[in-house]
Amino acid sequence: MWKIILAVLWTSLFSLGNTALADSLTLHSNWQFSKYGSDEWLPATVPGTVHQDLMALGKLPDPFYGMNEKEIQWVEDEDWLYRTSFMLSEEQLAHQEIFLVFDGLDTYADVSLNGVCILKANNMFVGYRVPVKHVLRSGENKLLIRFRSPIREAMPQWETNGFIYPAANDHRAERVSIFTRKAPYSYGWDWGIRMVTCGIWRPVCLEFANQAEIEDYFVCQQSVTSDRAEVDNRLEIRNLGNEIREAQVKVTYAYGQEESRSVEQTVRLQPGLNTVSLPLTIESPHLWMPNGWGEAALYDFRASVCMDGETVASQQHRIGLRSIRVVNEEDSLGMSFYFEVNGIPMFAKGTNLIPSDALLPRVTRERYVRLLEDVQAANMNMIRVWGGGVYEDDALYEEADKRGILVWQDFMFACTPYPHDPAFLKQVSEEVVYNIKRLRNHASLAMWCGNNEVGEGMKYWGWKRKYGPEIYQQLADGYDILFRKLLPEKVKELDPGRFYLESSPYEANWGRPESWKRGDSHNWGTWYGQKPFESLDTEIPRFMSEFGFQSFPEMKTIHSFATPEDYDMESPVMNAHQKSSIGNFLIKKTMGLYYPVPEKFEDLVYLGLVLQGHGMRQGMEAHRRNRPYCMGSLIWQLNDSWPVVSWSAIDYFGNWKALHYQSRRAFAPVLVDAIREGDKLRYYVMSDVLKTKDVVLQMELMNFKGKVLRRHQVEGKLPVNSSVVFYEEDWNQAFAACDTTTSFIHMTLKDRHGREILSDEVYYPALPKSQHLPQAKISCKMKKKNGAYELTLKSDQLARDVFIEIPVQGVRFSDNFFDLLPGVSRKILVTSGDGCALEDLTVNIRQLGDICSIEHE
Ligand code: BMA
Repeated sequence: MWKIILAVLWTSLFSLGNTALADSLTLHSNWQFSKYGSDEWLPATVPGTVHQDLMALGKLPDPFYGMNEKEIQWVEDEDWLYRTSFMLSEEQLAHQEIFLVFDGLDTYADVSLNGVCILKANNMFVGYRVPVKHVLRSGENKLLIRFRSPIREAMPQWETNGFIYPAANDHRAERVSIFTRKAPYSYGWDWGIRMVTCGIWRPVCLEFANQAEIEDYFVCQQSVTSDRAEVDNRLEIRNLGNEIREAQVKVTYAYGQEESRSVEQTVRLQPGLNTVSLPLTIESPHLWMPNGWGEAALYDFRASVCMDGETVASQQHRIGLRSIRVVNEEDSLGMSFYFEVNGIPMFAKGTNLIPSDALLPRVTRERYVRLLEDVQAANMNMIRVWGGGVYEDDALYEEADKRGILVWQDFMFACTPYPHDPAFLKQVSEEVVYNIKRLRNHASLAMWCGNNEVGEGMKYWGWKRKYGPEIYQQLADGYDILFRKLLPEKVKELDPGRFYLESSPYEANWGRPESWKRGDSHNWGTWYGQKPFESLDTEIPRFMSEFGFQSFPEMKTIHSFATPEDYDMESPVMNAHQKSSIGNFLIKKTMGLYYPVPEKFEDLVYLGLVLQGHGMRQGMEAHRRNRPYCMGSLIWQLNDSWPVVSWSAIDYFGNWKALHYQSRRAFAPVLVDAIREGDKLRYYVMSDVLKTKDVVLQMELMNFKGKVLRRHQVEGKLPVNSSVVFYEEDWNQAFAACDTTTSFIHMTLKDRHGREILSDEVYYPALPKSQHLPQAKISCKMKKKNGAYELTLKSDQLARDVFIEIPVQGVRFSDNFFDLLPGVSRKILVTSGDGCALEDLTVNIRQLGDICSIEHE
């Protein structure tokens, strides 16, 4: 009976809410834009940017194509006007208050409504909510925004500053980026096109309110265990009237289809802002678990305010109940750095995220969903939202919540010191408050970090020498005020309990091995240090928050911006898409350590992808092997903001590079991995699973033709949330009487009873360049299946790094860049990226030795 009443109450609450709550009116139509000073008004899209509008009209070429980047730079020096008009009825106007809400304005925007200036915006990272009832009228209303050029806006500061800030990634001589609270990467980066745009980049609407509104609803998790969750519902409620009003504040919460529960309080609301707290306890909660450990359970929480029997305001959140502790403590080995989730130490497997587009409004929910699916599919449990981009859209955090992906959130400061004048600090303070409040309810939000590499820069990037003691002191003062005072104080005040790290890396620098013992590290030894990938086996930090190696994107992506005449690493077009000055040199140099370096551009591109995948995998495995000393491995970088040569694992069009497939393998819940350590060949089993079982490791020494030279197996227990040497043998004995250039070990770890294969891997005793790889004949049969294709591949001999290349953007493969063992057939499912049926496919297959012909069924 009770159940039925509750269910009815729940529905009526929602329907009540829908009818009686503050309405809103989206303002996304009838927009026009104009270059300031011209009389020409043209159609505009909102949300959007001026670059998108100019491109849509053919007034700008595609900035990603060829060398068009140069052709679009003039836009940043202009001011741009945006205008629209909208109708309001008397009834709408009769609301007690009406707010004009911008979720994001990029960046310097003077907003006037019906001729009255109502807002002067100056920070891309904040949303604005302006009470505008007093300037609205029934009938037509006119909204006009002037976006002032960020360059010209900041130029006076640049001219009078007295010194030039480092800001080395800002690709214009006048490096004004640091004066502006605008996405750093848009000024250029070592993987980024410069596109300093402006516009209404996030949604805009009018909100109508009566009597009261909930300005903020924070579900503060005070303590969470599997026995009990103590939650404080903290509400900021604005009484819009002039009198004290009595109200019923209610919080209802439910998990899935389970019965909902609620707590309620009667409060007296003073005119203006009121804070209300509604604590509640949930016994035996469903815990939110990271990817790989179980369900990322989410509850529906809803707060509502009721006056005179009518619901006047409500807000809801999806809440994952969990505890996350960052253990960053002195210990006998240095200083730890790891995440403990629901009391269990978690090895962080993940990646660094940059903005997915140079033009942010193009990043739709669908693109976030796909990216987070890709993260989850690669067995990752963490992403770091890196400090040179943006505080991402809500969609990213919602998708991370659903998938059990922890988010390491940087504040948006990267690779340079920043000013600290009062006006700048005020902007930062508003931005920090806004974003902490916006993001703090997300279960995925694991920690805050002050900045990317500004701390490292202050210590090691030669600024003391470059600037002299006086200016350096100014920079250091600014650093202290921002990252040691303002930011941590705001986190403490608004998001108590969430960990704050001043800067990433903690104190490490890849050139100073001593520092790897403390906190998180960025290891750029294999890039700037030009070290071989083997260095990753020994340079083990407590937590690797960045390490990376570049590759070109695959040919179909190169084809999106270049013609065959440009197919040369050093052609002007290719160089316009390679922003790292040492990039091409290093790709070739490192390639030469492991492979014969091919002449042909297409072969270099393929081999570069293979190289990046294997090299990075070496690091991921080394980090996992060395747990619990090392407790995390985050790749630099997950994605791209345009088609470019970069450190990414997934290109601009969503194509997985070899690296992402290798991450999926290296981060598998259970992985068997062999490595030579001195005279020994050690078989490690790395496991993130929380339950043990009896397992068998089978090892087959084979030659490339498929002949088994030796087979043996050992039994044991599957390690729990740890890495162990499962078995070891003498290296010479393991390969006795066999040619190491033509043989390998095939390892399978199986569940002893269920015959479930937990891990299936190979170990090669020789580097590819000294192997005698056959030109294997690969047969490929294709079968069309409900708009997808099933390919069956089989090879007579060993084929390494088989790449199935299909010239359709975004196409998905169940696997790719894999080794095909002699005589073993593999089925690969190919689906379209957009859910549509695939048309006839052209398939090209590359392998280290050969490119095979295709047989159609
Ligand atoms: C890292 C990042 C970025 C940069 C990358 C490659 O440290 O934080 O600033 O793109 O290096 O140089």
